[in-house]
Amino acid sequence: MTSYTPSRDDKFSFGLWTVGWEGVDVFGTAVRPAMDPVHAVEKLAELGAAAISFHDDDLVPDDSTRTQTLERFSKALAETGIVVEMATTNLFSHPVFKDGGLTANDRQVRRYALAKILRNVDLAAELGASTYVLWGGREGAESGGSKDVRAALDRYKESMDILCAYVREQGYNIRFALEPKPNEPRGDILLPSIGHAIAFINDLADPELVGINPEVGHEQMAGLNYAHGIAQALWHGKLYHIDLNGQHGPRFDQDLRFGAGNLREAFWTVDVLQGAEGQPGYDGYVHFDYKPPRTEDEEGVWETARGCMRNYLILREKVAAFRADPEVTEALAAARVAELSEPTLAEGESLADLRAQSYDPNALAERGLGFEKLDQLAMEHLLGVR
Ligand SMILES: [Mn+2]
Repeated sequence: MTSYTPSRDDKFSFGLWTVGWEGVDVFGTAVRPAMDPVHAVEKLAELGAAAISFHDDDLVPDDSTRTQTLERFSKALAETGIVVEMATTNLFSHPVFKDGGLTANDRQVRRYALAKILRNVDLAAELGASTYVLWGGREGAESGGSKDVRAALDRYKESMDILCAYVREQGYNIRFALEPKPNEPRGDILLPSIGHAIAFINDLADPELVGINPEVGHEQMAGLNYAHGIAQALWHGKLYHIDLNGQHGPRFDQDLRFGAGNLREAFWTVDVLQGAEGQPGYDGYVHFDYKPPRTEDEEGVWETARGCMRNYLILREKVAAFRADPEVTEALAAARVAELSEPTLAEGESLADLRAQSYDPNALAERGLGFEKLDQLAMEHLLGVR
């Protein structure tokens, strides 16, 4: 029996703000005390995580003790072997960002936001992070007339172009990853889905340096299929980072631990990440961005962290067993899944050849595809009866 104990090779990573979440929500105050980042590092190391990520304000909430804080943090990293793989900027908590950071109508706010990012990009580079995430939770609007969306996208692009040029200039080994979300906290957020973000990136000055960081719950809040979304991101070469968590369909952002919520989609998500159908998978850090529910004390928090990693390892094993199952191989062949990799037009074939062939649409229509049998096999692997 596998123990599902994580190791550093599994590359699990957690945001400081996840296990450190005090439980402040729209309707209630904190239920847990603030967590010392050094304690978070030590505890995550003990549980088998490999890396950590942070917002500028999680790590350094008080500028007057910045040097001491960073010294203690670096010492904890060195002692535990935990690495910083990603960093990001908080452009949402302070009231100054009530209309966004990089796309705020107020130009002075935009300038402050950019300066705040640049400062933390320097720290990210110093601590060895290779990914810098931008989640624009406040970049958006509640009403139509208040935001010129095209001007906002111009400003978003301006900032991304500046940030990319800065990273090149400094010689930092950092790539940016935009994190889409449809709504919450803003009524409507700019770059609301994986597709919107990828289209935006294609219009940047240095698109190589910018990819995406899709979060399970964010896509599912929009009723979208996360596994399909990350497969498309991989197809574009844009899956620079991932945020795994759990969500029950379109409703408020639940931020459950990975595996909770839509378990079937979690199965297919791990399948894509592991490289389904012989396609290249994802080899970056497996980053969890969730919130331990307010019902939990600190022991409960660590239970959720353990649960995220354990669920990933269990699903990874289930996915591997599904892919190795001879009956699945048969069902995949019956479903003509591999045939989709064959170009529609054969090499050297002309459109005239294609048009000259005689087709019997009625006979083609009669062929069943057996997708249900294939899906039932997946379901049975997931349910643990195969
Ligand atoms: Mn996230």
